[in-house]
Amino acid sequence: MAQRKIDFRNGLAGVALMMGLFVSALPVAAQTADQAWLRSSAPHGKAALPLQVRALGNGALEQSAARELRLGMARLGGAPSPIVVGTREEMLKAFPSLAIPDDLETDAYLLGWARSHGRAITAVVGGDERGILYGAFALLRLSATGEDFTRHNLNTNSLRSHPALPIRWVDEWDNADGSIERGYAGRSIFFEGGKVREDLGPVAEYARLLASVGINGCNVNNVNNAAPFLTPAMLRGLARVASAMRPWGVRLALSVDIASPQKIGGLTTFDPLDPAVKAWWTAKANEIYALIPDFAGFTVKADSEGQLGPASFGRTPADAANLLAAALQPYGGVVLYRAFVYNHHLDWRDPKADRARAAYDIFHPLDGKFAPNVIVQTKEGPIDFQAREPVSPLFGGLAQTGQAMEIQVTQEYTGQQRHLVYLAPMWKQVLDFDLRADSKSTPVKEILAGTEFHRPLGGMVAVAGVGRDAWLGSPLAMANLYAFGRLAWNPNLDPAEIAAEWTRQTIGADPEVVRTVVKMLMQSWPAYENYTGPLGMQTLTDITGSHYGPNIESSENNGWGQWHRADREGVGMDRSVATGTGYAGQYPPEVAKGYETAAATPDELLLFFHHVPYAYRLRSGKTVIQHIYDSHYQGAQQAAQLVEEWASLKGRIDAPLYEQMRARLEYQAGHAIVWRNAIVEYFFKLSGIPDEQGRAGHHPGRLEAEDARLTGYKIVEVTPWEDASGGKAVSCALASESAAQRGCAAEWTYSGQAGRFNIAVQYFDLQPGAARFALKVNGTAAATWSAEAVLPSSRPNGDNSTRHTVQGIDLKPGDVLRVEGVPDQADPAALDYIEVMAAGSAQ
Ligand code: GCV
Repeated sequence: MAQRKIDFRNGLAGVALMMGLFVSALPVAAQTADQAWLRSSAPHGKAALPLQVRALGNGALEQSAARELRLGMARLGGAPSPIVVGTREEMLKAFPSLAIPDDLETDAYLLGWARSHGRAITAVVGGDERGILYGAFALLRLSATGEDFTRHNLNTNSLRSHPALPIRWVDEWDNADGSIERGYAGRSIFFEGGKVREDLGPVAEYARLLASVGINGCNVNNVNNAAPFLTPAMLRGLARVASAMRPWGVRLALSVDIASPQKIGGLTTFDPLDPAVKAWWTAKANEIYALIPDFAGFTVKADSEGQLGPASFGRTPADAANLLAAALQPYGGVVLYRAFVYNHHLDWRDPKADRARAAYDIFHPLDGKFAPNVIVQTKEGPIDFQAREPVSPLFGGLAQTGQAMEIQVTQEYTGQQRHLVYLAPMWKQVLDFDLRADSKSTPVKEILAGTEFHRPLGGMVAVAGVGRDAWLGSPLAMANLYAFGRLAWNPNLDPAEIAAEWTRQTIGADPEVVRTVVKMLMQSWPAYENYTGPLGMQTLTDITGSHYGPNIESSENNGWGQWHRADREGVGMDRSVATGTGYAGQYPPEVAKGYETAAATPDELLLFFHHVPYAYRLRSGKTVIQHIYDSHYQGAQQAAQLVEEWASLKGRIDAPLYEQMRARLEYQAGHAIVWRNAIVEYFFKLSGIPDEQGRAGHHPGRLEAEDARLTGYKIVEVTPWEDASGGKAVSCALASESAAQRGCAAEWTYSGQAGRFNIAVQYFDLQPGAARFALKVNGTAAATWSAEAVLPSSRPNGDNSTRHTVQGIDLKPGDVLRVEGVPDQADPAALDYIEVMAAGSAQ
């Protein structure tokens, strides 16, 4: 049995090194966009064609477009006719006979084949320079995905496109010290040691990647602790960042701390209505624009999670937003004021208290009071990027305000990139959701586009969290960044189509590869929701800590307000108007009606809106408790299927990529079992209601570590109890120093049937250190491995509970099974149980 080791820190390079495999295939080059979807290589086996690319103008973006076409088309095997790129005006000057519409919009492009002076050309026409760049990338995308663009005559306008949303930004929560809040892919590409990094090569490559899917802005710093970013020295560094991104049409934006005038400006106040404060922001905007003339604007988090805000002076978010907007207005800058404003010291004993209400309660009354260059940026749901939430009602409550929707590419609550979770289907559901404002069709995507409510400025913003580890750490997580850009350009695109497009460009055009990867991506979010928090319970993770592993009660009895209110009788939060917090009434009446009663509420959101008994029957006909049991078993099964589906690609795709994802998906399948067991056992114990299928509380083949004959190992309680089988584990940490050096052991005598089995070893992988484990049968090693993964938490719990499965072990009654663990640094080789399963079983 091959060893399986995972290092989530170092992406491809780390895994390959640690597996001792593929070392010669390791990319040693710098971090580039080619490591993502811009690496297309002749997928259609075309013969080499001549390649001529001509830019009609000299602008930086136009030159980027021409360079990109030269590079990309050469990889694709050339182009059937010379490619000419230019703005509409440039194109008409060079080719007066071309029929180019005169209403080509900002950022828009038109592509197609044309004949001029007796020669065929492929024309890439931009409404402006940025449009040329987007057109060039579109041409490459079409070519890489097999589209024969010679079929498209320019005159037919069949390849004309413009972005639906004007604001298409990524937000990075990078800190000046180079760490990244909620980033799971290494350190910042922008900052280190309190300064902008010297090497901004990766920043330019990131901008190139962003431009290829139409993203036009990048906010580079964390919304928390933003004050140091406005110092003169930092602004000079940021001007270099802006220059690195400029050739790709990506404008720099910054998060600002509304308390900056006091924190770094030497004033005694930051009251938004104070004239000195106003003057300070005006001067700061002048300073910024002198350095960065195309600066895009500010993002603000205020009066939220410890960040100071206008409430300190009895002022409103509109007062604060308008203060900043006035400073930016002369330069065309915008303010994205986040609606993520709530009190995290709520009284959990108050049945009327509800964090979900906060954004609407605070911002709806301010509608009409914001300056035209203020956009209210609202998270997709009312809580915080959970596995499922309803759409934020605020989108329907700001008819006179520009609006942007904030989503997360970085998978804070959705598996932190260690789990494959393709989020585009979730985002698409939100975009398509019809809020029925004024009893008319008002899908969120049209509100953001400004076609509803007629607001010219709106958009989508993704918290991206890219780092130096191959951008997002996991190669398949990149599908989320890609899909964000594509949906922000065109919210009508189908997530499965986007997934196929991404797969063809990134992994391969083999139809079987595309079919399999798309299937995996599309089933990943439902699987994750199933094995974490179904029925609208939210993710059920450790909400005061890692946001990663299961920790059901961490949501309760504190002021953070992510409550699910599970008790012995039932579960869910009553948000109805009649008997609950009234949150359901924040939606326009037609939608509110669909959430007001349990009977009307769709199953997937039932527990977000209602507290019901465990025996309550869902629309599906199942009881709530049975659904909780079944969905968790189903989710873990779906995660196991992902492993099998990926295995079917062996030999069909790049080998290092195959190995990296194999290791990740196997880890995910194991962690899905941790999740399943934690949630199922918790609700089984709390409700006392048996599982119709007899799985809850019943684990045939499981041999607990605490029941084993222990050498050196000591029994420890695990917190929360549901994260370990029986609430206990054994740890080598308390062994004497000499025993710890020799290692500890747990031993069982097998008493089951004779046969061939798989044996899963469930252990806790703590940092720092890499404990070593061995599984022995009758004294002979069946497998050895190291606990080298980088996982959250310094205590054994569901964040770091990890499964190592050894396949095909022959056993007979009386055989001695033994796990040996050798601690290393702070990793005490803690062990939960082993499970003897029929060979071939994934569980
Ligand atoms: C930047 C959640 C995250 C925080 C984040 C916050 C926000 O609470 O856990 O890390 O802070 O959202 O969106 O402001």
